[in-house]
Amino acid sequence: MKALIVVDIQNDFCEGGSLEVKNSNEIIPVTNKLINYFYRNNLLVIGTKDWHPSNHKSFAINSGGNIGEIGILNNLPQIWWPQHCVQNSFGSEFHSDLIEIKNIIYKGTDPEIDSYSGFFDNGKLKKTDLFHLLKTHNVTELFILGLATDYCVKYTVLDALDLKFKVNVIEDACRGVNLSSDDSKLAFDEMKQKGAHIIKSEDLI
Ligand code: VGL
Ligand code: ZN
Repeated sequence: MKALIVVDIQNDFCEGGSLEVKNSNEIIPVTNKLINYFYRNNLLVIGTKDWHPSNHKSFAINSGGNIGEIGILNNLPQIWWPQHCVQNSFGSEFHSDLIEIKNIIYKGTDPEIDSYSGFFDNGKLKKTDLFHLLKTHNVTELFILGLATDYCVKYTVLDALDLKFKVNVIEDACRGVNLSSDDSKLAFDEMKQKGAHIIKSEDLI
């Protein structure tokens, strides 16, 4: 079984959001085409949501750091982010142009630790329901896209590889934060080097 994993296409990461990813809205039409393709072929579609309580300590305002600087959270290096994807806020909703996704995996709910991957928190202390959901559906191959290439897409892909899935990353359906201008390129290089297949949507649809 194949599954499409749509990572964090939420208002706060889209254009005009509090942690806006440049040109992020460009990926919505191609993402919708891919979702339709997976639905038409009776394949699994899963969306992840960054889902923070308002007191989440990755937020600069809750940790006394400056946005974009690096501190320490739960003994791990942590970038201080603007407040984003607060549970049940408008910013946490999927972009309204995105086709409906029924299977949703929530991450980043523990205020004490950040969670970039859809599978585990950044300390790998706790897992989400994603692995179980994939196993229940006998999924062996993943197609991953979304926001942001250099954070949640990358860490979801690396964990999926560790968990022995065949992983395809749909390059034209990803956009990155790029705190440094080549972060997305470095992320694609690392995902490829660790065994992910970097593909284009046109290879599939
Ligand atoms: C993300 C930064 C903070 C992401 C989530 O979805 O890539 N990035 N939280
Ligand atoms: Zn977050």
